[in-house]
Amino acid sequence: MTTSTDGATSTVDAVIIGAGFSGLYMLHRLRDEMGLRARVFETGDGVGGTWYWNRYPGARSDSDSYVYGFTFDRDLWESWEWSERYPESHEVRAYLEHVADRFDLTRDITFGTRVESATFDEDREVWTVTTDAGETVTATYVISAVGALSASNTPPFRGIETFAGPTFHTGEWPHGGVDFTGQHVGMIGSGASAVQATPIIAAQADELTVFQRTANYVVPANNGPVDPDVKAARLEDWAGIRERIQQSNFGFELYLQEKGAAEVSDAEREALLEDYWERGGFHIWLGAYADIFFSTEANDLVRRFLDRKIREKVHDPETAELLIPKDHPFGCKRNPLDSGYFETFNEPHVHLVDVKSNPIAEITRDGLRLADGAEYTFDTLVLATGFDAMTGPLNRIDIRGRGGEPLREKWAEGPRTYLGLMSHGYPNLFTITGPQSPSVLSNMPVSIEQHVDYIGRIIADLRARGATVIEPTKEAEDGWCAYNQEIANATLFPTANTWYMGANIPGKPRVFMPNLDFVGPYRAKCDQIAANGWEGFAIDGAAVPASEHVYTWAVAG
Ligand code: N01
Repeated sequence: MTTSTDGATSTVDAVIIGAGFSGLYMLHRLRDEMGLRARVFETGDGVGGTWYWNRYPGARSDSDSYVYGFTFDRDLWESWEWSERYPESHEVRAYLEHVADRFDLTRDITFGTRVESATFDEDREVWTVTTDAGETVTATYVISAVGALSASNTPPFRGIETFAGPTFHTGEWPHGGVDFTGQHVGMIGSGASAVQATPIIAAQADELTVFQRTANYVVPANNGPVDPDVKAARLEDWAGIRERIQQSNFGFELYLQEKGAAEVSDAEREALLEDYWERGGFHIWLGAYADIFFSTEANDLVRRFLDRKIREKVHDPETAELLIPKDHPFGCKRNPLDSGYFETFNEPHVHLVDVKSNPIAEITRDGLRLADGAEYTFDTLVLATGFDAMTGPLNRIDIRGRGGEPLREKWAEGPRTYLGLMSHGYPNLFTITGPQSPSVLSNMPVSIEQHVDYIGRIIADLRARGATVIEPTKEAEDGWCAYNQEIANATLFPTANTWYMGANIPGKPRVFMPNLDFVGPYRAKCDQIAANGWEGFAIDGAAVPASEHVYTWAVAG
């Protein structure tokens, strides 16, 4: 055991909250590579983070499997083989268990334990962390590895407690699975989780009714086995792939076209979109036209293509029209990947109900009632209603910094950070892929590795200097918050009601939460900040101002 005990309170160098991708790699980095005493607390009874909880039918990563893992260790890269183009939830979990075994990580992870609070002691310059198991740990550093999409959202539907049948949230799925055979199922939501679950639930259930508030642009996944030669070449090209995804915009080997959708002929655009549609995955979103993020005219050109595809797939014209998004630009709401979603609505026992024009008024004993009084009955309710994203997982912990200020109060009007990594007034508290970092607009493992490495570098530098605390200056943080909104406002992202904007949670401030620097340029910015002596940070009170480059947008092609 790497902890030492001081009375009733144990002391470590670092407490890490969460044992998903972030927490596992952070533990390895701090403990095995830097020699620190670190402990991880994890609510689940096993490793996996979001993949521990998200076990709903069809749950799988929308990232190509060959880039959905760690790249920090070539031997680890070579020790794992994915079975399909996109890994299913259980396979990601198996991968993370493999990582945990390989680096002997679980001996420093306390499972089944939720961190309830973290309080900074200004006199002693340490954090005191408490858990729901009654344990108290003091630590110099606290590292949040809680993920961006781990606080599940159950909307406050009137009458939800009166429903007589079982209710399942996709983000908290029973480990034993659910058998829908012979069931009438009602599912609320039509985001990425619902899109994955719909065809599989429909294949089992007698009746499935999907209650849709917002239609989504759903593009084909084109999942399946990967050609063995391609697999072998990728295994061999560890260094090349690592370099390319680290320098890319989105953490994938996807590159935006030089010309925009509005700058090419109709025939050229059609040919490219058709090709990318066939390839499947995020090509059409993150590998096609940059101007769709800036220009409604360009975005509409791609939307017309996608609208046509939906009409081709869905036989009933009324249902097709309902499934075509009308209220947001393509690409500014996370587009789900499709494995038979649209076709499922051609089945006679699958129904789509619009709850935007006619919202859910209440859940009843036997189903639900809409605002106009229409009643729907079902045996089982599936809530595919998403997450209190990005800030939610952190705000559920009682985090108090200097002066006892609760982080959730500081963030009442939206997250306030520097680089999405730290917040002023909360020294030595790091947030892996926190709000205002590229995080959810990237292939997460790539951003996670970058943040973990960067945090490791900061801590190593502090220790080499004999310094104790680091925190961003208020000026740097104010600048980062303003910069983030400014660049978001230059795009169409804020025009869509999305969880990126906090729009899915009633009462949540409407603020664009991810950072739009993107993976490669953000990494370069962080490296420059380090090279310039940790610009924007104060180390033991000595501040280095952030210079112009920090607030300069340099998106790679
Ligand atoms: O959640 P969502 P999700 N009344 O928020 C609806 C990632 N992910 O779990 O769009 C009626 O997208 C809500 O409606 P609206 C991925 O990043 C990744 O599906 O807010 N409906 C929406 O339709 C994804 O984006 C993978 O109008 C209500 C749905 O519920 C993120 O997780 C796989 C409602 C929620 O959709 C979240 O996806 C799956 C209400 N009161 C997910 N409240 C991978 O591939 C909410 N809704 C890795």
